[in-house]
Amino acid sequence: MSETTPTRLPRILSGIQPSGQLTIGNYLGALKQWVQLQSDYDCYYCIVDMHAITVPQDPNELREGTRRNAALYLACGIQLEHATIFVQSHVSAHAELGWILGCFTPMGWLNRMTQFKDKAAKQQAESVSAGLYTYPTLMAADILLYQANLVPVGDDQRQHLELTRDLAQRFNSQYGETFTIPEGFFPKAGARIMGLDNPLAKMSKSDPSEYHAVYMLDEPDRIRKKIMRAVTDSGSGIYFTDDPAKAGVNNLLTIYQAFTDETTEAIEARFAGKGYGDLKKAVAEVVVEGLRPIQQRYRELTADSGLIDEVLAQGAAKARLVANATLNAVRDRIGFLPALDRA
Ligand code: ATP
Ligand code: LTN
Repeated sequence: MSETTPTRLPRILSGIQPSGQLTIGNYLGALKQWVQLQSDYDCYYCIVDMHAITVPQDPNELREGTRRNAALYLACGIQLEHATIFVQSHVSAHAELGWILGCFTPMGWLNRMTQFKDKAAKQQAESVSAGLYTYPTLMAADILLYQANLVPVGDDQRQHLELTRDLAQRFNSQYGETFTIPEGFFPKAGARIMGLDNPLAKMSKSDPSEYHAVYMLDEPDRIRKKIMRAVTDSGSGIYFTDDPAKAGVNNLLTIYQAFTDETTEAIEARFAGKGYGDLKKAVAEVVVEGLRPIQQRYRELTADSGLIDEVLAQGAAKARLVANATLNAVRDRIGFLPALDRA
């Protein structure tokens, strides 16, 4: 490389579905890492609306959720000098590479995906969409189009990321180096926040129960109420543990840790001899205080009605340039005839 060639920062790509209100699981598992990593990478943060429609969505709620996700990305501290924020469906290369990769994915690989099994089990077997089944090949397209080096996600996405890596390796060995092989990045605390009403199941934004999740835009009193109602156990010890019988307490401690960044020892010392009521009050306060500046910034950003759409329009234009370069290389490698009328 000549001295005048600027070195490109390594890339990040990640995304969240606009499939409901974002939870503190989305914040701690994904968004918080996105903000922390952004200045060392060229970041692409996507709102994956095409993934959201793998299960039924109301059109108006989908539109609202898409803008809300974008505003929350910014409210958390994502900066446009480091990151491109865009909507997946605005960049048609995602759909096209998703199809192509689907043709390179053995069904045996998809059959092993636990997220598909979990989500399919919640619906009538005959009405489960083909899109839900091929979901991981679209996610692989999202990542590989941007030649991403790093993908910060929660623990539930490990399997999808492995499939992405396997697909990229398979394609590269068949057609020559085309895709960067991405690495996953998983937070130390908060990679798997559990439901408040059922600490054995992952907290999820599309769970309908009222006391399941704390949403990032919940009012302080609502947050307190939800956390005070969180399921614990009939014992009394407050310590981090893998014991499923104490999963509720472990989850509250994990939330506390992810919001405060305190060490395990410091947190256990703080709560030694205290009751579950004290623990819950303390957790509620760190969550309320942690979300307060984000909620404030969200209100400011959404007061200007055109701002988010403008950010998304600029983001799509930037994302398309990168995505189309990869897609063109892929088309060529697999033997698609160039369309001479295409710019
Ligand atoms: P849905 O319930 O609609 O499937 P979700 O709440 O699981 O959605 P996704 O859009 O699938 O959210 O996930 C976006 C990001 O948030 C991913 O990186 C995912 O790993 C992370 N994430 C989601 N839930 C949690 C959780 N409970 N703990 C940690 N990270 C999470
Ligand atoms: N499948 C992810 C969302 C997602 C994603 C991505 C995450 C879609 N495309 C690309 C990282 C990179 C989920 O969290 N359910």
